[in-house]
Amino acid sequence: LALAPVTAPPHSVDGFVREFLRELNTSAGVTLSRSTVNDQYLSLARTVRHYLSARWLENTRKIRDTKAKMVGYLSAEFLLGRQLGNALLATDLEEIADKALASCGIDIATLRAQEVEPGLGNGGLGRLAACFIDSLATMGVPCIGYGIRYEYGIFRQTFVDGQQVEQPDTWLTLGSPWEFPHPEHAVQVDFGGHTEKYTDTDGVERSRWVPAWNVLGMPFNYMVPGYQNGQVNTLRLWSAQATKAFDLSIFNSGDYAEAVRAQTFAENITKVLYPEDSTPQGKELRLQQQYFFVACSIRDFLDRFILDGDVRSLPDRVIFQLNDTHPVIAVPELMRVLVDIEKLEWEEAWEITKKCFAYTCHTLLPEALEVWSTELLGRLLPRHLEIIYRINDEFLAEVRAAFPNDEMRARQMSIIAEYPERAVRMAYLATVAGSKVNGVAELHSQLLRDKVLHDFSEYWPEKFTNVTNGVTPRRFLRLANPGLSELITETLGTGWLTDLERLAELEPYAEDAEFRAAFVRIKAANKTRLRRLLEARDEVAVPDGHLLDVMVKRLHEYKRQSLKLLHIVSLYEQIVTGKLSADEVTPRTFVFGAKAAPGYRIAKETIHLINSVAAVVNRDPLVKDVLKVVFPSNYNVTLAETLIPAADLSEQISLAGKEASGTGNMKFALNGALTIGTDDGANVEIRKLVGDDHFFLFGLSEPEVTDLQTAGYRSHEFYESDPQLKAALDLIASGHFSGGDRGVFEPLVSNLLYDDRFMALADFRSYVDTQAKVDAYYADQDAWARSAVLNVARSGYFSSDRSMRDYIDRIWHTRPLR
Ligand code: 26M
Repeated sequence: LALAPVTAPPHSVDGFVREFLRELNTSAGVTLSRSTVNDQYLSLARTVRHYLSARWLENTRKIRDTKAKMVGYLSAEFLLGRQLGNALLATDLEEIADKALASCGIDIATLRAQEVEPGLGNGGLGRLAACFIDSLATMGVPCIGYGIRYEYGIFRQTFVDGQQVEQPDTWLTLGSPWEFPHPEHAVQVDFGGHTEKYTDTDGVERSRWVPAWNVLGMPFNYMVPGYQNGQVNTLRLWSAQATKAFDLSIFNSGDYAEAVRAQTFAENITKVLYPEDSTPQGKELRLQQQYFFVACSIRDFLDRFILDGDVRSLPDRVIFQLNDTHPVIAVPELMRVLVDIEKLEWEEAWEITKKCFAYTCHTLLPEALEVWSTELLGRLLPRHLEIIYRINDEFLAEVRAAFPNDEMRARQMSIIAEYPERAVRMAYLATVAGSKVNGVAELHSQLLRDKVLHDFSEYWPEKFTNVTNGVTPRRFLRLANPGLSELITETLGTGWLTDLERLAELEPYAEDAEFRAAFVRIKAANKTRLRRLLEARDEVAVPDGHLLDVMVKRLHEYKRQSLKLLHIVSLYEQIVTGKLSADEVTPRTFVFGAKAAPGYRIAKETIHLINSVAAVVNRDPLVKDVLKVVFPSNYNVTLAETLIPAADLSEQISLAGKEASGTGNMKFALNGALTIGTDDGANVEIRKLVGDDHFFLFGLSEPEVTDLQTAGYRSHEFYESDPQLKAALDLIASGHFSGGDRGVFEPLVSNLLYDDRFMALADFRSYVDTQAKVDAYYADQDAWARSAVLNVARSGYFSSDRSMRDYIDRIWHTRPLR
């Protein structure tokens, strides 16, 4: 059937209005005059969608026809942020939509504010995935993102008496105009049961999986539009549903209630995002989530793109990038499909599998490395455990052959850990199977080679590589900071947004007083925008004329929000005791944004302390003009987009050697904030590029941390030898921030005094001294503005477009379409 190609509506105000009104009438089923804001938002979203659909279908067809090699980005998280603004930008419809809605008497800003962001991720790892698929679409590289459509994303954070209380994130309730369900592409996923040996018709001994239960994977497609290039890639997120088998049991058992319970059980798999971002708990449902989305994705790729059924061509058609270890169960799954279903020989299947995967590691914390007990894995996925054992046996045989009489080494490298229980080390499985293993910043990749995966990098030196993270300048510069973007375009012309290294051409303008003045005006306007938002959103007042000092990231001990707090408490303590006069300190507003994992006690207590310090400091007339602490609840991508462009100072203060990369650090620098930071993660590269004179470095270096650890770190020695530190900690311990109750923050104080795993006390002196330099430098507004401009000019490297080029060159070897 020769169908007329779908065409986009006309790119005009009239065309847009017509399309919008039609959506209101036919999809929402209302007239303009009776429509709600939500009706209007949904119709606007669907209208914008129409401009993308034709290109999307065309793109998918072209990939299939040309058999182009694709990236399959496997990630348990995609922290997308709001879609509307990005879709309007990608289609170049911002002005048209503005005018079209105005002609209907609607302010588009109200509709934009109506969108609930899809928070399908915890933090850096999930946001990175979203930046990467944006860049690939913009570069025209064929990619399909595969992940999970959680019914509830990252929890909504509220504060009750200063303490975090989690509320469910009901992002789907008002409608989800950006997704396309595809029931016809649903996939069955099996679980449980046992395996049995049998002799195949060809006389070969094989293993067969006899699963006990199954669920259905329902795909939901999302368009991933490139920036004004007519390319639209796909993000495919899977939702779990009960299969017919579940429905049948209603009739068979006669126990209706039990049958419905079983249905709920199946649908639980994609019910909720686990809100932990570093401490895997080995929870069965989490493993079910991981296998569920990965099994769906592999089946889907084979069905959709390997149309001739020749699985041997798979390595020419796809590279599956494993975003951390969460999707690593895909390795034995592909082996199972190739060996058990496609009946390939083990050796050939293994050669194919190795070529199809590459692994990105995102951590350095040993407790964050995922392991699954063989008890659990064997119960849920018995065939996969068998496959993992065989992969391990063959791998260890190789190691023993290469290093005879070195049983220690073989044991250390085993994919199977024996203590404290028999368990599969997912990072090792990924390293053995992957064609490449990469860290996410230079320092991180070096530490992976030297420490976390040392034996493996010795065995396969060429397997290890680095790709420094990046962020999409479309969302985090163009959309978040339209003022600065316009100034850049006025200065450089167009083109820089997809060629971000061109920001270097701004360098000479750092010396241009007029340009600096324009930059300062934009920063001030961004602060005003933030002030208005926080007033409306959180009923907090941000004073005018303050240095805006921002620390936004997940709450974790290694990121050291406690060190930031010690700085604030110390300033406060010195002013109220008269050691420091209020007019000696640069007026500052400290902004925090952070969610704590619900089960992470110390992190939650730190949130309580930040709020308690804020309450006391903000009320004290002695410091009222110079110190203000603001902690808006529920930090998310949407808030980041207003917060980051307003910031003067970016806090990147993790203990050296603990933050794999950081990506917030890049977003701040790109928007002209100066960084105070340790020599950690991508800070190292930011400092190298922007220059020491425009970056505030402090703290121990990674080798110094290691030495101090080896020598024996006793934090209370730092407490005892530094009166300023002692006074700050004593003030917290005294109950000053807890209505006189010394018990409330005792665990936090003790933790710092007697454990302090992340050496906050060791870095305190260096930190506060460096903050004093920040104060002094800020006093010279002109010098500060110059440094800020240079931060922008020198941050082009941190575009995720560059990260994608590095992945393509070093790992994927794919090409853009056309
Ligand atoms: C694991 C098990 C159960 C539930 C959740 C998890 C889990 C989820 C997310 C564990 C780790 C997760 O993310 C880790 C992460 O976000 N790492 C960050 O990755 C960024 C992108 O590379 C880096 O910039 C950060 O430095 C790194 O901390």
